[in-house]
Amino acid sequence: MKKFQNYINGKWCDAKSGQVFENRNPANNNEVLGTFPKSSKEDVNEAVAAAKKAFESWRLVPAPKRGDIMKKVGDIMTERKEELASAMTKEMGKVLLETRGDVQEGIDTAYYAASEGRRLFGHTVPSELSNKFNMAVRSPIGVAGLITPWNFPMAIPTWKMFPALVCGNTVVFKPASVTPETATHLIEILIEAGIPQGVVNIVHGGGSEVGNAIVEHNDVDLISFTGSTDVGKKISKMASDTLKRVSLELGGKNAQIVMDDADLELALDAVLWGAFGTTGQRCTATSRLIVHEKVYDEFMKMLVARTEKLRLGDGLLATTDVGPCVSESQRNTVIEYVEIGKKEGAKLVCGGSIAKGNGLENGWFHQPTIFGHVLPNMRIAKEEIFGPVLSVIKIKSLEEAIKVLNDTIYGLSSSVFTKNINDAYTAMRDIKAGIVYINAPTIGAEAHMPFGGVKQTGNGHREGGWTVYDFFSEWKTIYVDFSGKLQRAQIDNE
Ligand code: UN1
Repeated sequence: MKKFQNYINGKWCDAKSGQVFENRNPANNNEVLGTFPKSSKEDVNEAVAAAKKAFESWRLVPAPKRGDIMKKVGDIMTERKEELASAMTKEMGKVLLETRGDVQEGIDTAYYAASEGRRLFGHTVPSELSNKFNMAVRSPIGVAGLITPWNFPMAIPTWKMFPALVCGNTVVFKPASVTPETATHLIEILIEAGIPQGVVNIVHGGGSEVGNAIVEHNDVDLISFTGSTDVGKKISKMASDTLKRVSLELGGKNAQIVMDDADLELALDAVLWGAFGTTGQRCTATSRLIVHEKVYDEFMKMLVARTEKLRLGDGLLATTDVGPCVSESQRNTVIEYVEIGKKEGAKLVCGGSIAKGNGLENGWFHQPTIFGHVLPNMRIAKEEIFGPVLSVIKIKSLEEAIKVLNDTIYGLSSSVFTKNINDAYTAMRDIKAGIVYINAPTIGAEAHMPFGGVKQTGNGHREGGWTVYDFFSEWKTIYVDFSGKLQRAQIDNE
């Protein structure tokens, strides 16, 4: 069996405790893919010390040179795309088509970061005084603690790590403990691309041991976390003791609206992809479908017919449309919410059970599930499930649709299907979400655009594109007075 290690201060090493945990295939839970170090605070301390030391030289490496390493990382990821995708499918379960996309998102992020090394624009601004020069430049912050989820085992770590590095920060990285292998391959690639000793460190293990130790550490200057809203709130509280900068990318209860004038075939393809792609385990997954009453019955018929044809199975097989849930506990959450939906009086129109037969009983499979006649105040319409469960709500107007869509504590992604340009623009203006799609599903964010949400989906930061560079750098305002005399701002400028 493969034994994987932490990477601290330029060396592969075991956890100080010597303990390990197993990584298993969610499509076949009997298959152990490898063991990983079960780390604790001592391991984190060592990684943070290494990152702190490396920061002193890394911050002085010219940003275009830091970007050159990202370019190499992108090239290596491109060469190994297939190999990385299949390792990811084995540990996470989603189908190969999607894991290839996940790796591609990492490649896109690498090339964007490489080019940003030659920008990292600051500002020059005229001074109010003569013979004085004003500028604001971006400076690195220090040690970045990155805590990432299992649903995008490559893309999300790269969203955080590459901008952090290009900005001149060093990294202590804790990947989700159910997808540690993809994260380890990412580190191997960084090493091959020439990342200097101590600049990137990976510490495997659980959230309460490794994650908390990173968040609480005095020498960790910023935290970037993607995961549940509950954990995000805890991190926010924990980090407040040291007032470190925190970026949180949390839950969603994303909805797709289908108006009566929509192209129903297109809306159908979109909702199937949005709700059951990644087995519904995306922050951006379509978890509510809001349908105009005039097309409700027709659309439901089309939806159920297509959903029943989706093929569950091992994500490595070309015949599979939908893979397993990532773990037993994730599937238990799905089972629980199906019971909640039934008790609340929603109408189960499709799926609703765990999947068995053809070896599916060895994995954490659950049937794609649809509830019809869901009311906006039901728990299945309000709470994030993170599984293959879709709640369908009937509405009478665009105004009502937007009101229902906004009636949630979250605000990540949203989508509207209509041919009416006035309705589309009204929706773009009035929907409370970080991302709005018109005539496209709620999933499919591109790496060079801002990514994030409003309300309890986050704390106001954005990943992706140019915006993430604001999080990973600090503005330094510089005044250069070349007048040779004391000039007092606000006083000597009359
Ligand atoms: C997530 O679900 O956490 O837009 C990220 C999408 C992907 C990223 C999802 N590109 O669905």
